[in-house]
Amino acid sequence: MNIKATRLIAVGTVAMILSGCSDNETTEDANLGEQLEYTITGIEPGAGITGQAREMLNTYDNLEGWELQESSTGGMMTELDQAIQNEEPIVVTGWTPHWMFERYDLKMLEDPELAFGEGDDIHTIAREGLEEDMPEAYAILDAFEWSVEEMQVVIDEGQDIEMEEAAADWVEENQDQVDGWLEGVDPVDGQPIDIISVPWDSERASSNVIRLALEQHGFDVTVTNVDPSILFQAVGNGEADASVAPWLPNTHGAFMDEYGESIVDLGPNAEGTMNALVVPTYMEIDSIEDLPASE
Ligand code: PBE
Repeated sequence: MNIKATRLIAVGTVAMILSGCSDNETTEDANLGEQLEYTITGIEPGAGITGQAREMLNTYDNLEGWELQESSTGGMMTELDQAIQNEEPIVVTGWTPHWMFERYDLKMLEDPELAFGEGDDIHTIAREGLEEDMPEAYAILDAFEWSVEEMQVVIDEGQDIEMEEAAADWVEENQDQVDGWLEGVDPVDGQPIDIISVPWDSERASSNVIRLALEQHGFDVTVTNVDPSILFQAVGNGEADASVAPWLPNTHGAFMDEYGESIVDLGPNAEGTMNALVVPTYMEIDSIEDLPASE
């Protein structure tokens, strides 16, 4: 055996002793866990997906000792961007529709325990009594329907220009569809309506589109963005008239359970959203269960 080979073996042995691992795969796993600092990069504490991710940590045995770093959607996107530029591993709480999948090569991790459910629809909800008090508004809200692909168009354009403008462009290009929501409903003359929403791009898109449709029919629309729990509380106690923002049955299911008794669910306005743990495609893991356990 020559000296070089002996040195190589010695270095390998030291590395194995230092990491306390004897087989290669375990070493890689431990490295991945350490590189990630056993941390999932999350978003706002009040988001539905944050509640799901907290529960997920209790559901999966391999995630014992892992942490969810709660911050903001903007903060998470910055960390994701930096990790991708450095080709470092990162695990974030992500969802569709969102522009992250347009801009980066990402994959959703399999979720065999269904911590995030099997996808949601976005529902329209109204306060009790809206149908009697404001039948025209109720009829338009009930008719409002588009697709997550159409929503994605507004979200993407809203990255370059104001979301209000992006929504106005969409309405202009799709006036026939908007006319369908208004069809057979008498116009009103300045009737005020309070629409409540959440601050994510997907709902900034839909709330602006429904605002424009209602305005075309003579409504004086106010849109307020709040945390999901406040949204459900406000519609539940009648402070807000309606919302097109709830993701059900999973993302906001807990809030609906709490306040739903005095909320009217008008059904989906867009079908097929999905929450998940999301990683860059250069990471070799495919499932939440592939995240290495922390010792
Ligand atoms: N989201 C986007 C929100 C709803 C829309 C998935 C980040 C949430 O409450 O989790």
